[in-house]
Amino acid sequence: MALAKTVPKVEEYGLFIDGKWESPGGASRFTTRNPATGEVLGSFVSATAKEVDRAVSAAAKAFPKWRETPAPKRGQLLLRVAEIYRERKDELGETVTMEMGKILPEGKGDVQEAIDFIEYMSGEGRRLLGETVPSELRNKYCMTVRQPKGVVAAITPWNFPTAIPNWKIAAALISGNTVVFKPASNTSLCGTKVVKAYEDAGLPPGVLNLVTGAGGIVGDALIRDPRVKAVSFTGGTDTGKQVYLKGAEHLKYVHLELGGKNPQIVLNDANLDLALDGVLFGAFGSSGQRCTATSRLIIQEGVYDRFLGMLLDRLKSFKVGNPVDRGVDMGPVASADQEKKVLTYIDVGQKEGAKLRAGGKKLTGGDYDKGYFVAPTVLEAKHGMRVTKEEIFGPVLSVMKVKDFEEAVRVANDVDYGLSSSIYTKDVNLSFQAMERLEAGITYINAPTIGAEVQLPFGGIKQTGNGGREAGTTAIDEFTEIKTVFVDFSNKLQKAQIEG
Ligand code: UN1
Repeated sequence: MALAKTVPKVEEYGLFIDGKWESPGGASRFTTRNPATGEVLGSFVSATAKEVDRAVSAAAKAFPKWRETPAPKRGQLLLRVAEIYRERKDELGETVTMEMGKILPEGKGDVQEAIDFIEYMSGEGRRLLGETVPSELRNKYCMTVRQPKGVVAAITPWNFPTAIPNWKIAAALISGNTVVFKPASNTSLCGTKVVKAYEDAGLPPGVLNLVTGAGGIVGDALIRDPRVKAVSFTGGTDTGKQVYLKGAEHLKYVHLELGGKNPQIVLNDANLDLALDGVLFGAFGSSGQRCTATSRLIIQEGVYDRFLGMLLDRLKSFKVGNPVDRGVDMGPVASADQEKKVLTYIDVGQKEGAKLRAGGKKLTGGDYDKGYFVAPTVLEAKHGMRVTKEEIFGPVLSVMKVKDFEEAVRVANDVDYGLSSSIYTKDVNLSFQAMERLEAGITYINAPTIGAEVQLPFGGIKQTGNGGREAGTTAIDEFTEIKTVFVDFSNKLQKAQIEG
């Protein structure tokens, strides 16, 4: 008897609107795939403006009650979400790894970052600080309180598919907002699991809604909906500018977290072994697909040859492979588009005269042929080349030689972005000068450009964003309005500026 060829069934996932999972009849669908193996991971609804409209209606309907729920109670609910993520950390971490390709410890780290932030935000439920200040008049109180904005949209990227959604969702919810969440299409399974934990924790219907689909349709409809009062977007600079422009139509609050071109400076007196571990982690962790990734290595001339030699030497034993396998240092890039972009930049760099010192190609043969594997790449470049200025978002490191600290700072700052930065030196004065002068939202001393902790503000200057900061207590600023309150208990008309 001939065996029928069994095609593995692809699990179908729905949208989450008003507390229910649903698949609109006749909706078109898309799938996500493992970038290391090509395996299909799930099928998702390509939502249209109609579903976005319903999700926003559900969030608007749920808002008054959620807003009235005491913030410490909202915090308790968040804590339960964190517990659920903790219970599911291995499974979720594997999903991250399978859906976007970062190695397993980093996949689990992504989930841990979500847990850390939610725990931190649950405590905010007992703070949500305002201020009280003295009045210029007698028998009068002056203070501020925080109020939620209303319905907010969280539009998130694929590179941290559990952490970044939760940076936005948890901060929005603790502040009393309701949320419509649109994850990057190629990490829709992660997005679905992010939301499932909130459902399982008992979040009331409509408080968090999930709409999967294309940015140009779902994202666009969300940004244009006048009932959405704030949009928090993490992604590319070009898309970010579009989001900003569309949001401006309704003067809505738009928070943008965009690209980076982050430098690691290594001075002559640096601990080179430490700097080497730092740059390997910073440049090739998550295959260089972090906004904070080290994409420029600026080395002082006294240690240039030696340090570059150390780096190239170490890369010889750097293992690229299936990110679920132990002992693998780096997985694939996340998609065919990513691969194409990265390979194009490697080409552009060489045409501009950068010298290819390591990698520089797609890895092929055996299991490599199933996925999007690019070798960790080192280009010896001159400041000003496109590869030293534009965000590549992949495992490509441009290395530059500088004469001294002054030139290092000048080169580091001469880009359009300003997210993260790092310097390796033992000189205390120069460390502090770097803190003062590097044009970036984040500066690390003797540590790589990646690995920010959630209890501190995260964000950048210049083309990296529009001034907001995620994480830290500043996360609350993104999602609250400040109400100024004056209480006059003098029982008479008192005139500020005129009497007193
Ligand atoms: C990002 O790449 O957008 O600091 C976020 C880091 C991580 C977050 C990165 N904690 O590298």
